[in-house]
Amino acid sequence: MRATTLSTAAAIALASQASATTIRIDVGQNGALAFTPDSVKAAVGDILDFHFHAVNHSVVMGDFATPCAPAKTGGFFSGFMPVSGSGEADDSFQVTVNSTDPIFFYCSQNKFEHCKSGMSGVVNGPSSGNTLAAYQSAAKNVQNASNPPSVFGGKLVTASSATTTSAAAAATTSCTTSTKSGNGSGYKRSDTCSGAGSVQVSVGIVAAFTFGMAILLS
Ligand SMILES: [Cu+2]
Repeated sequence: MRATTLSTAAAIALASQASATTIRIDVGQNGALAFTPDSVKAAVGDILDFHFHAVNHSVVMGDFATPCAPAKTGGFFSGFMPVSGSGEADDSFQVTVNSTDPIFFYCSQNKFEHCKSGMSGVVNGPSSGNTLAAYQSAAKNVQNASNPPSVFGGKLVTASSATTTSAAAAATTSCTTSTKSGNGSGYKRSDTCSGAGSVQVSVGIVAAFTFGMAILLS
């Protein structure tokens, strides 16, 4: 009985996250002065998850009218994320989308003129008019990019936390699709979710698993 109650609470907690999508955007991947992808569609509640590669990039929300400068209201700034060697920074920067209006963003690194060189992107950009291409074209005339004085508008998430997030998402999917077995990382599970009050969960674990599983088994 106790186990059933805890499992129900866990299933509800996980289901509440089901609607939000985490959208990974790589920053400076393979040495390119670019965001990959640089144009994404997102719904309110989705999470932009910026992953930073060498050498030293940032992401700043801007306004279409003033390329390479911070947004006049609201916005976000990751701070600079130096990476020595290859690989990516320990932290990613996560921003929750709170509007479906276009969100322009750019890198404020002035060494080698990242924004001026086209290192910018857009969320929910229009197909004509104020497009990313138009923003990048106007950015070529900007002498120096600028950024806010401090990190704000999102949160820095360590690699281990990011793993936890994806684990919880996987558990949610398993629940809603009823059955899932073997995902390549060595665990199996078979869930049945039939309404908030009557949840049956059976779990078999081969490998160590995090957060979501820990709740289900507590
Ligand atoms: Cu950059």
